[in-house]
Amino acid sequence: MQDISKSIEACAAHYGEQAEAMRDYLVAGERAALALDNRGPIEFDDSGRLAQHILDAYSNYGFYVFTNVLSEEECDDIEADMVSLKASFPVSPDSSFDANGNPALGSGSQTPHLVWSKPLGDPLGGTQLANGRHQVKMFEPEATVETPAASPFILLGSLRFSDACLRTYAQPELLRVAEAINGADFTPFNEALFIKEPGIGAAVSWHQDGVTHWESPDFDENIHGFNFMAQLYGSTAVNGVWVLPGSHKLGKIDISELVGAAGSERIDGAVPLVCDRGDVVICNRQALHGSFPNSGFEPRLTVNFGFHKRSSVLGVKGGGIHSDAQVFDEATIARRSKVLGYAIAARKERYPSEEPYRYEPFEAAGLSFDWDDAARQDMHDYNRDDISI
Ligand SMILES: O=C(O)CCC(=O)C(=O)O
Repeated sequence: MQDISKSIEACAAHYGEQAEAMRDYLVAGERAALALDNRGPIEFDDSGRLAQHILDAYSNYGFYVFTNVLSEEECDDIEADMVSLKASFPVSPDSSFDANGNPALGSGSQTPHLVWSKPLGDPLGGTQLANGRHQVKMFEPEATVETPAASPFILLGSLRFSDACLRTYAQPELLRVAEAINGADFTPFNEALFIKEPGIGAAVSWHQDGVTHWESPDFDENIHGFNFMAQLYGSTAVNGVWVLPGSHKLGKIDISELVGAAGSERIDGAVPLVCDRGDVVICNRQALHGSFPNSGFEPRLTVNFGFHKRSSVLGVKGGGIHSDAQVFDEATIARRSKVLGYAIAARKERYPSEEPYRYEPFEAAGLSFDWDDAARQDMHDYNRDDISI
């Protein structure tokens, strides 16, 4: 585990007369997170089922930290892709060129790709963006003068920009976890990178994801799916996502009321996702979660990808957040699922001795995929079909 004592001090120092309260919150949150029985390697029982203690802990808390999932080699690949991705980011939010004057990443896209923020800002909190789900504005610490006026902190449709992220999308043990939670006919949701550079990375204010099924007679704890959050540099109390354990079962939460009760954005009982490099969290989208601006010294890069139960999305009108509002029919789901086929094929090339994941809907339809130029072409703007509920 990373020693973040210097970051805790640096972060707290931004909070003025609340500095001591912030320090105590970070320290107590980290301790409480590590005391929960929801971390360890991915384990399956003798019949190949995800271990019952993992299923129980995930159901109890709404998240589980899988340790040591990505190998060092896999992390290195993602890191190398990040270097070239960053070099191709536009120089500013309204530019189409990178720092070398070349067309920037995503030029010619129909779909949104980069979300920008001022350094240490909270661009979503207290706004109507994303259906107003980020009800409160987080405190925005003062950044140093050397930081750029704005930086990207989310990259959407990330699988078309990074082969390494595409391969991680097909990590077979993670897909077996997806199957255990959402059934063998699980479907994609969306994919993104969350980029939290030290001294720059923006907050993602407290929220619960999902806009479709809160009032459904079939509402249950898994109806809005989950995200995997793979950590390239680890994740800490200062730079990581915080979760209110068990909140995925509570229905829609009045976040403003919770913040009012706490007297600050330091919501009582929440804990940070404490991870090392290569760990992957499964986090229920209904759990109340959010992250503070990264005013510490450690970077965070989260490779985020989610999955749904087919029954949650088939014939359902989407929320219009990650893609246009539309009814998701068999054809849309099949089109969006092709990315999983390409990912499995791409992973097979990179890790030929690994047993690839067998996705039941492909087996049933007799489908097989290659990772080649035609596949790359097919993935252009693939996220216009994000299955956003
Ligand atoms: O990584 C973060 O800071 C926020 C992630 C998040 O809100 C999500 O995955 O829904």
